[in-house]
Amino acid sequence: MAVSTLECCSGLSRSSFRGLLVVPASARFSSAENFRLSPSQLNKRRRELRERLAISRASSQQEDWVKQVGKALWGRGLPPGALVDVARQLWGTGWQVMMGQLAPTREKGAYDRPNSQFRSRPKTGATVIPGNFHLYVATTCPWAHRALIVHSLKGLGDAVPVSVVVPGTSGLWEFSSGIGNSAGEGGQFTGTKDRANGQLRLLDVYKLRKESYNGRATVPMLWDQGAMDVLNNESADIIEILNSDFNEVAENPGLDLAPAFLKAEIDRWNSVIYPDVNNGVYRCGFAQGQEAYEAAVENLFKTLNRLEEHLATSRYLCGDCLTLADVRLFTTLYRFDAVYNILFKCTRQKLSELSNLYGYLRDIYQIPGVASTCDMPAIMDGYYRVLFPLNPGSLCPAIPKSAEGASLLEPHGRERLSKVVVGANN
Ligand SMILES: N[C@@H](CCC(=O)N[C@@H](CS)C(=O)NCC(=O)O)C(=O)O
Repeated sequence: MAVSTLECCSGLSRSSFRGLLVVPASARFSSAENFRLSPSQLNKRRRELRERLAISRASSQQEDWVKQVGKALWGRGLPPGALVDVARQLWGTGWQVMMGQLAPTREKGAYDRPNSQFRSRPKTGATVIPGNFHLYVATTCPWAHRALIVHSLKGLGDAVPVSVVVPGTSGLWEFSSGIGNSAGEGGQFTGTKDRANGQLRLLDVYKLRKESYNGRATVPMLWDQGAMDVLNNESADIIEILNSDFNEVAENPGLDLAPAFLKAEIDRWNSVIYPDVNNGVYRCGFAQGQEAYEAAVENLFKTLNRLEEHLATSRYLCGDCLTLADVRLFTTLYRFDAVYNILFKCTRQKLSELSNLYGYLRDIYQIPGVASTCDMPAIMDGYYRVLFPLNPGSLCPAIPKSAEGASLLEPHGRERLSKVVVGANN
């Protein structure tokens, strides 16, 4: 059977799920792309496609085999109760084992996200040389998406180049052998080559450090090319660094998404949003006990409704200025109706039923430079096909209308709440 990464967006270890999964996002080649390829690149792509087709053929043969066993055992009738019982027991135990790996828990099955290991900042006062820092991201991942948004709004372009990983057949984040640009038409991202170090897997980049590395290879990751080391792999830090430490090379150095006068308020919102919303949706989806799940859902929706009330009179979280707190909230809201509401059982309400929050989502989506960082097809692929224990059949649901780009471009009417136009802090 085909294989893919499992760790995506989980904050977790992945190795134990090899052999379980499906064709990765990188398998999708558009014919428009093929026109731009040289004959040797085209041949390489054909070879890759053939390999992937062989994998999917093998899995459909396996499906036929499973059907035949079923028929031989109980003809066209339903499986006997005892068998259902055994299957339930087996699946339940397998699920617990897999979830134990996917999502480490504290007491009563509550998800406990591991801490990021690299938390350095660029040296203060040092001249920033374009290309000296490199940003590694995956477009599926909400944490990496934060970094992409700030990178885009600050206009860091190739001053801080970006490489994009996709879930790979080896069970790890991999670079694509395809074209080396980070964003395609209409904001659709595919994986890119490793534009800084020419590696095939993200883990290999982590391992280039002098002191080597044995931990998780997560995105986002900010790489220091001069020191050949991981500078930081915590999105909360990386967005602060992109906002304030690279102004010398930024196209929009005047845009400050964390102005000093709002610092305390930004911190206050972050401390609410991170546990209950950003990580809160994961605490719903990765809960391994009913009580832990119910507590997570309760906190999530209590906080979403508090935000709904706040945003009735405030254009952004901290008033008229878009801040890093909004960027952090946005990437979770963007995935809410399409993924968390369905796959993570965040079911009390859809985001589109909370009119202020949904308007706020559209407002931020429509800020120039944001929509081009959003890649719903990769997100759907990443979550539904990669998080195997949550979706064993790997079926990918239709994208709800409320999460489609066209709906997010509908007027939001939130200008009325703001005396200052967006970008006025620019
Ligand atoms: N706290 C980290 C979390 C990053 C994270 O968990 N990233 C996931 C993708 S969404 C990842 O790379 N997982 C790979 C793994 O756990 O091995 C941050 O905010 O940067």
